[in-house]
Amino acid sequence: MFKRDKLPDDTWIDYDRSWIASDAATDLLAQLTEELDWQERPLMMFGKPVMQPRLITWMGETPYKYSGQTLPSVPITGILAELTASVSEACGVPFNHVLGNRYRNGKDHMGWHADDEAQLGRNPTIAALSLGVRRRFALNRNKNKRQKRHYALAHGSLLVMGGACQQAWRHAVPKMAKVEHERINLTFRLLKGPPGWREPLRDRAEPATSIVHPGLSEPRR
Ligand SMILES: O=C(O)CCC(=O)C(=O)O
Ligand SMILES: [Mn+2]
Repeated sequence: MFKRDKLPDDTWIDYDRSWIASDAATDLLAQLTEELDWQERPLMMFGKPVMQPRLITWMGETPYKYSGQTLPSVPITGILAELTASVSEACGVPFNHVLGNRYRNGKDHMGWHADDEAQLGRNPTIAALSLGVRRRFALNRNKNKRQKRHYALAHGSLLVMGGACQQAWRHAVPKMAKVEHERINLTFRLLKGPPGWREPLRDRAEPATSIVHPGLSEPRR
């Protein structure tokens, strides 16, 4: 069951701490580790290639460009096709891209960023399924960095970012020196067009929308 947290600046986070039951999540983690094509890939940082501090994999009909790299189109098949269908249904969004991040231990991490590429359109809904060891998912508000939120993302949990989250907040998965075990996170996105695509101007001016998920519980006050 999703619980909704409303954040300042028309942002919401839905979180279901046991979207997949623990035993099934453990089987899924083993299957994804084994079956997917995990790669160590460079990112462009200040014009130079730097290895990403985690492994990645992806599937999506449309190429996705972020942080100076373009992930080419790969058809969504097998277990990721099944998961994309279930997560799309849970969120009421027809996701067409899955990005997997594999944090081998607490040294692997993801720096502060927003998923604000033009290809995602304005106010995208982005869902993240977590498997494996708990890691901290941190958010801070652009207007005031002292305003923070964090979630200890549980094995089998589904977190959904929505509203103006990608415009008004940044998120990160910081290093946790003591963590020895792996975590896999799958993020589901709806790419509206290829790299270079931009939302028509009239749509860009719309306010943040609030999508009501099937099965959503009453918002927390
Ligand atoms: O691993 C996570 O929980 C976050 C992943 C993420 O932010 C991304 O893929 O853009
Ligand atoms: Mn992100």
